[in-house]
Amino acid sequence: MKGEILRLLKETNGYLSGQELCEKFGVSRTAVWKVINQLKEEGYEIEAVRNKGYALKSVSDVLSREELKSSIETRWAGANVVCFDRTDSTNIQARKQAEAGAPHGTLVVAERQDGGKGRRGRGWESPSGVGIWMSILLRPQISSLSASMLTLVMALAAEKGIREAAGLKSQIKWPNDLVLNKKKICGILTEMSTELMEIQHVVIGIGINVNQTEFPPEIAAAATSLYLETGKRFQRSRIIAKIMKAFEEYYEVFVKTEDMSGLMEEYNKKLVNLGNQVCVLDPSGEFRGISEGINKSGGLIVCLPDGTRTEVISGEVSVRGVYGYV
Ligand code: BTX
Repeated sequence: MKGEILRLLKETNGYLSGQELCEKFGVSRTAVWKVINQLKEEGYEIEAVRNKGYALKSVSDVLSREELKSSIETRWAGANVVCFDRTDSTNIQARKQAEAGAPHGTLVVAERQDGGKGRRGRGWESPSGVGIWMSILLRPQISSLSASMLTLVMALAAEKGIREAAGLKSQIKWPNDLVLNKKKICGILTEMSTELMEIQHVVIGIGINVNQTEFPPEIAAAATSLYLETGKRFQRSRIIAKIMKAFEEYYEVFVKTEDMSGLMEEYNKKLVNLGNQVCVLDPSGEFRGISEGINKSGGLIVCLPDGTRTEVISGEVSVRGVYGYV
């Protein structure tokens, strides 16, 4: 009932009648009053006016299940939400949800991660209450060879979600980061579980720096938050809701062909360094070339100084700008 009352408060322009709420949910006035008080304790500013009802004056930046359920408007992406105040890693928790039978689209969100994971054993700083640390569980019926492209699909969705909720245009740094003013605001980590080459499930983890005011010195030069770039604080649930909506749409385009053919044009428009020199850090040697964007299998095409083209496959390589991270 709390989630539904919250949704109604958000949707109502003006006052929501207490009497109507009692009738709708078949409960007493006291029961409604208790729910309103719980919401106030969670940080929502709710005005109560005699004979008029309740009006939501400001929304709290909590990431509770009710808040997310009342914000997310999708058919399956984020339709089932699991929230933690504190956990090791939402990717680990999403895998546990998968093993326990949770449905496709289940979203796991944490206020804080103690063991946030980056790629190849690296860590991800996930302090409390200021970022979006979440993972979506998917059960795609696609070839396991196509699964790594889901990182690119999520990058598109995260860019769109941030643009729609915060009005900020970030760029994609192939394959799995979003950057704003050449600094990292978002990282994506896709992990897959297979059996006999068949996908059991895929977990896509997304970390977005939203309201941080500072970063640890080791990452401060290359990391930023939406707050640091704009001086404004953003409501995280709104960003999450927009990303889920965008992801559901892009995912459905992706699964039709199991490749990026329907999305690559849009992806390349958002690609940082398109047409610029990049440095490819390949374990077998470093090389430079001009980035020409992704192809339909999600590889990055780089034109080498001798005019030949090579496809860089994500996984072991990193791509940097010639002068630093971007
Ligand atoms: P990555 O390996 O590309 O980036 C990790 C690197 O980024 C670190 O080694 C560090 O230099 C830098 N870094 C660490 N924390 C931050 C931060 N908050 N902002 C900017 N730079 C940082 C990218 O891996 C994939 C990250 C996915 C994180 C999400 S959070 C929810 C989900 N759960 C989980 O454990 N991981 C994912």
